[in-house]
Amino acid sequence: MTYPIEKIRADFPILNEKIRNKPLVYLDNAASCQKPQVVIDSLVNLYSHDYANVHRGVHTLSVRSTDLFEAAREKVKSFINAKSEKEIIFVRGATDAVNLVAQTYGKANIHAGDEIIITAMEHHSNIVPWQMLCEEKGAILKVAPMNLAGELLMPEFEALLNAKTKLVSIVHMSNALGTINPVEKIIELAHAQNIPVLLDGAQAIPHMVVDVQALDCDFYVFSGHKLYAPTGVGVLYGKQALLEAMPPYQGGGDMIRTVTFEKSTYAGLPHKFEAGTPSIAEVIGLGAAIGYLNSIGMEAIAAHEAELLAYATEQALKIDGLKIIGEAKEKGGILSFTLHRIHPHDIGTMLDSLGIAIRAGHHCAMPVMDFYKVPATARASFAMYNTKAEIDVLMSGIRNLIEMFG
Ligand code: C6P
Repeated sequence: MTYPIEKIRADFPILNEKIRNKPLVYLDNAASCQKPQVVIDSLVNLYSHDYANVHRGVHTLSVRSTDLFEAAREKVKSFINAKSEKEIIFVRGATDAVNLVAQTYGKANIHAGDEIIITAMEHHSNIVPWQMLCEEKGAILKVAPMNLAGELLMPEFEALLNAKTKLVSIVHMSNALGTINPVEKIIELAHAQNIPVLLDGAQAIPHMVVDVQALDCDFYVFSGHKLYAPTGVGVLYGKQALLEAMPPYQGGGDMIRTVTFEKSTYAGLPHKFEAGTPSIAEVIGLGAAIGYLNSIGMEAIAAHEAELLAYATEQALKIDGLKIIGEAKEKGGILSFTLHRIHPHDIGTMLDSLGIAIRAGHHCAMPVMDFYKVPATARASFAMYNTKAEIDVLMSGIRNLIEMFG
């Protein structure tokens, strides 16, 4: 079946916007992607017809909201093939999920002298929570190195694993480089030494089939807003036995079974980790986004984006002075680059004047910038609705820029 690109584009109303009188070319999807009409409608319908707080009321609207909210959990469960909906914890985003694991699993299981392994290509949200924990506990953060292509050095990673390692926390797909890490092998090596593995799936989840049972990862985290869903919602997947053994994260309503002034007892999974009124509409919007993605198929999306990346890479390599940052063999739809003598912020600003949205900066991955000895990169990142014609617009914009700057 041919990829229904025209239909998909028509499903995203924002793609009709004109930016500075030019058709929008939205290539900042790794930062946050746009929303299809079904997701927008799910919010409008909820607030127009079904909205109330969840898990609290016996009245009709509360029951409707709760049913929609829990149906979204079921959709997430199927989407990542978790065993049980108890393993799906709704949080604010990937950052919140990593902090949850650091503050609960980490506080309970990581002690002075223990080691946590991350990689050289992590986003700050998979570095800082572990640094904070290590500082508090006297534990040690170990960083598995990468090569200049942006590929993890597997022998060096393996050599870091030892009896003191209490957790491996690794990005599935790098936001700054596009590298897709060999997570199956990483998990196999870690599990051979009984070390649990957290995968930061913030970038991977919109671009590929993720099956947490096949991967056998212990935790998987992602954000809704990069998966065509609203902001303010994300998911922590954890194996049930691990989540059950973990102490709660925050205290408050919904996460308790009983409360007296002397002592409280906690609700079971998943509510134990969902204190307070959750992001009701956003969770329901996430359910709608997953329904939409399923209707297209993640394999089809992955194939389309692989074609876009191959085309963009081929075109970029023809431009003199353009240097691609991140050339791993296994790569998702991200093209990070520098242009000789032109600062990435100037690239971003100039491209914006042509209606092209890219991100310029350190991408919340400062250690990656240090590694490549650049202050920042320009980054075009692709989504299910992008086209080769848009990549042509980007490339011609870059050529114009080079001409302008001489
Ligand atoms: N990266 C980017 O432009 P939050 O902010 O919690 O939704 O996601 C954090 C996060 C975690 N891991 C990876 C690999 C990520 O790419 C991100 C978010 C965005 O690259 C915003 S900095």
